[in-house]
Amino acid sequence: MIDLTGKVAVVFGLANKRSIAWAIAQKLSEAGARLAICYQSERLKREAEALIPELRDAQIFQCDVSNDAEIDAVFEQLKTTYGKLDILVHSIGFAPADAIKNDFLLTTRDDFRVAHDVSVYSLIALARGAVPLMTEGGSILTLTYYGSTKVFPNYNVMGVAKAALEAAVRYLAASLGSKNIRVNAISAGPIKTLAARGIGDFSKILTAVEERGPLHRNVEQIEVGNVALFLSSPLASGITGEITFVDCGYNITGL
Ligand code: NAD
Ligand code: 0WE
Repeated sequence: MIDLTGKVAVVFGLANKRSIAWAIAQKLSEAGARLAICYQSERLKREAEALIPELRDAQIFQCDVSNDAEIDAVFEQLKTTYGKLDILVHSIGFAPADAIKNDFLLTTRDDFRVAHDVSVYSLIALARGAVPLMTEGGSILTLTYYGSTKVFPNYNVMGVAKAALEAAVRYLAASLGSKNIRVNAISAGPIKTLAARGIGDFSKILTAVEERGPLHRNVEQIEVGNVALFLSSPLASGITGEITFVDCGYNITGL
């Protein structure tokens, strides 16, 4: 059994109960960690408020990661509330809708900027905010997708951003290793969350995993939560800078 009693974890990216962030928060909480859950905006506050009573020792905080002042403010609040931090989970990705609908060739400068700002730069900014609080070492975890490496229709600029995110994981791991802070990513298989809603061929992607993936089924949020718990725990003390697939094996499939 993994015991995170006495540990403090902050999870960014809770939108609703289908969010991967929610499954991770549940697993970290079950293991005994105190949870700080961050939601993006006023619009999502009610959802966060409704969910956290399910956790034993959790509080919610608001933070739009495209805003430096909000990032500074949330780490000030975390410092006041907890005094330290052990685990940070970054479960955030966004590109403007047009960019994942239109031909990749038509990606605008601004859509490229927003996708990379919210989906990649935010990991660096949050890591920088967390480091002064991770006085006993720590674990930083982000979520990526196989579209970083292989082309999926419509994933477009998000694929480019995920490639950059995976590189950022390696550079952060090298930067923070001497402080005993590990930085890793989980590459999750496709899951029907808010971020997958309205995406044209999403059910086609799910069907491909069922038909051609080794396990002939799709992965569930809670399976991502289990691996997140492992990577955040002392059991993974020797793992950093790594991308771990939790995709029912789909990434090994050739045809
Ligand atoms: P989700 O919509 O539940 O979570 C995405 C979160 O990003 C939301 O909570 C949203 O509020 C947050 N966010 C977006 N812009 C933000 C901003 N400016 N400031 C703060 N928060 C912001 O969907 P999800 O599927 O749980 O996505 C979580 C992560 O998992 C993302 O990085 C996504 O790319 C990744 N991922 C998802 C899948 C999938 O198929 N669902 C597969 C692999 C990886
Ligand atoms: O990373 C993601 C989701 C990324 C995402 C989704 C949206 C939808 C709504 C980023 N930005 C937005 N912006 C919006 O306005 N995934 C891994 C899930 C996902 O998204 C896809 C996928 C998969 C898988 C898009 C196209 C093809 C496959």
